Amino acid sequence: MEQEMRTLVLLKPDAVQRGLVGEIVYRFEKKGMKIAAMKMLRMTKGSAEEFYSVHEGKPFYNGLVDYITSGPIVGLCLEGENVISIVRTMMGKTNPAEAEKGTIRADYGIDIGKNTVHGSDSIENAEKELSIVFDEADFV
Ligand code: DAT
Ligand code: MG
Repeated sequence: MEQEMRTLVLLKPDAVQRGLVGEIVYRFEKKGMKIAAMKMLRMTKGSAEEFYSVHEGKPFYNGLVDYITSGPIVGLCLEGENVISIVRTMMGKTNPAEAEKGTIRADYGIDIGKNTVHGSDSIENAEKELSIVFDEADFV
């Protein structure tokens, strides 16, 4: 039996700025995932550096931190069977130009940086990322 799990999704600044929040949340809801927590926030530089610490030292790291802190984002904690891999499939490849047709990044992504959504890639990273974005009180 598949285990019920949770993941963190971020609707990045380009999604919020272009008014795509409803459309993207709708896709996850329609897929049957449960929203366990959801909020709009603006990441601090410190949180962003911790959030993206696995990418520290890579050439795009500074731009990544600058981008995710550049405007409001929406964080979602989604729950469901196999939710981590299903969300990753729904997002598509990192580079929207290479993302499979019908994926969120293919449909809305602007470029490899402004690629509209983040989704955790493992149980371990999901727990780490959820703790950066959400407090206990955010789970209603
Ligand atoms: P993903 O978001 O698909 O998990 P990742 O973890 O490899 O991709 O990278 C995190 C983010 O960093 C990604 O969403 C966008 C940015 N990024 C990755 N590779 C990049 C590159 N070559 N140039 C610019 N930004 C990049
Ligand atoms: Mg990643």
